[in-house]
Amino acid sequence: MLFTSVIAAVALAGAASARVEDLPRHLRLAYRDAINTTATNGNNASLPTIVYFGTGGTIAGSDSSATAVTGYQAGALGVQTLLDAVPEIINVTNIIGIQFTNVASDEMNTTLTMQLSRNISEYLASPDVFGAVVSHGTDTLEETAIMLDLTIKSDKPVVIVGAMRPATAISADGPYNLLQAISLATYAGAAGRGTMVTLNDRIGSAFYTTKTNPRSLDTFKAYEQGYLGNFVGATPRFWYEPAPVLNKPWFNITGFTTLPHVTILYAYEDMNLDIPLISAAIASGAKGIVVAGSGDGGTDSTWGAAWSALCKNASVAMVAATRTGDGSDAPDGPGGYTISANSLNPEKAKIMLQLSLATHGYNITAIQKDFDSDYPTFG
Ligand SMILES: *[C@@H]1O[C@H](CO)[C@@H](O)[C@H](O)[C@H]1NC(C)=O
Ligand SMILES: *[C@@H]1O[C@H](CO)[C@@H](O)[C@H](O)[C@H]1NC(C)=O
Ligand SMILES: *[C@@H]1O[C@H](CO)[C@@H](O)[C@H](O)[C@H]1NC(C)=O
Ligand SMILES: *[C@@H]1O[C@H](CO)[C@@H](O)[C@H](O)[C@H]1NC(C)=O
Ligand SMILES: *[C@@H]1O[C@H](CO)[C@@H](O)[C@H](O)[C@H]1NC(C)=O
Ligand SMILES: *[C@@H]1O[C@H](CO)[C@@H](O)[C@H](O)[C@H]1NC(C)=O
Ligand SMILES: *[C@@H]1O[C@H](CO)[C@@H](O)[C@H](O)[C@H]1NC(C)=O
Ligand SMILES: CC(=O)N[C@H]1CO[C@H](CO)[C@@H](O)[C@@H]1O
Repeated sequence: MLFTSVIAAVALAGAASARVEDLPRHLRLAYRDAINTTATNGNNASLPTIVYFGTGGTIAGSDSSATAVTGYQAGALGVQTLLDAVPEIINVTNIIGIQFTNVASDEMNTTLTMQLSRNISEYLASPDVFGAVVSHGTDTLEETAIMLDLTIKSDKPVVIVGAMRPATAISADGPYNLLQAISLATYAGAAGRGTMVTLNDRIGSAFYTTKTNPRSLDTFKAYEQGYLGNFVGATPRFWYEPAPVLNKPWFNITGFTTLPHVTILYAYEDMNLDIPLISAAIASGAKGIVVAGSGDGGTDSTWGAAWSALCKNASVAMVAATRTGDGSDAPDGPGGYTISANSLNPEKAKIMLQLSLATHGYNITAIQKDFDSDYPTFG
């Protein structure tokens, strides 16, 4: 879906800035119930207002040792504490800070991220809200990021941010990352770029950006597609005009509370010994199985034949992704049964498949179309 980004950017730039008091009543009440503080600054009418959802993670992590970067408690500090560490935002924006949840990455799931998406959409629909920021654990940040990217229909900036070092560590990266994320969400030039991921001075697209290293600060990358921009201090700097991912689908999740269960299985030598895992996945209710295939979605031939037979028989969707960490899978070809994940890595492909199954049911053609977003010449 192509949005009219340039027009929206102009419209946003001219939007009246607003104060928390100007929000529709139900959002003001939800805000009060969510955090029970006033905005973190004086509601300066000449600054834009953004909504900030804290979800936990390392950025909100705490440890008694200033050198601990493992084994600390993630999701220990609240939104107010995180914002208090960045007093500079007082000159950037009015913040509606909401403690959505406060957990480590691995406790996030699609029930929560769909709710988060709907909450963000509701705030963005208000002319008084300029953009949205979400802070999140980094381990599954990319999964929440693509959920937001595929389900929020707004040209306003949506930014997801995390940190690699807990707030209590020497050289904690969270406060500066948060300041940059907030600046980005108030920046008119950030409109129409889909959901963005920012850490370590970089701005990436939620669709492609992935975590590449469990510890280093410079971990979020899209090797093939690159970054959208970076920061000079807290000021965003984009390399290109807004360019949405080609034909990126949008899913209307208004009526969904849960999504169809999708399992990811991994390819390796000797996987023929693990054919029972396919049946186990189907028996546990999977409506789709994504394979993190070797190379171009490959599997052992015996395993692959079983995958195909068992899934066809049970009307379970099969998506071939790649375990290589980059590049795109070739499509299976018209009339094929295996759906190609194209450029989505297995965990992102799982979210796409869940949303697609929830929207179209078991319809291979329709599902492949959603995955073909960045492969427009096929099908
Ligand atoms: C998020 O949405 C839920 C369900 O509609 C609602 O109960 C809650 O108040 C919302 N939270 C905020 C902060 O708007
Ligand atoms: C906000 O900006 C003013 C004017 O430039 C400056 O004096 C003040 O220190 C700034 N506040 C913070 C918290 O950075
Ligand atoms: C409001 O923000 C503007 C722009 O940063 C600044 O010039 C002004 O001093 C602020 N007003 C108050 C009351 O802080
Ligand atoms: C996600 O977590 C919430 C809160 O713990 C829980 O209520 C919900 O059932 C979980 N959803 C899934 C799909 O696990
Ligand atoms: C999304 O779906 C709901 C019904 O579930 C419908 O009321 C709404 O109009 C749809 N939104 C858009 C933008 O199509
Ligand atoms: C095929 O599916 C039916 C139910 O639709 C099931 O009873 C049967 O065991 C399945 N066969 C195989 C080989 O999985
Ligand atoms: C499956 O999806 C295709 C493409 O969206 C559509 O043309 C077709 O009618 C759908 N089939 C069924 C049975 O709904
Ligand atoms: C999260 C929280 O503590 N919410 C409370 C905020 O204040 C209102 C009004 O006093 C309460 O109803 C909420 O429970």
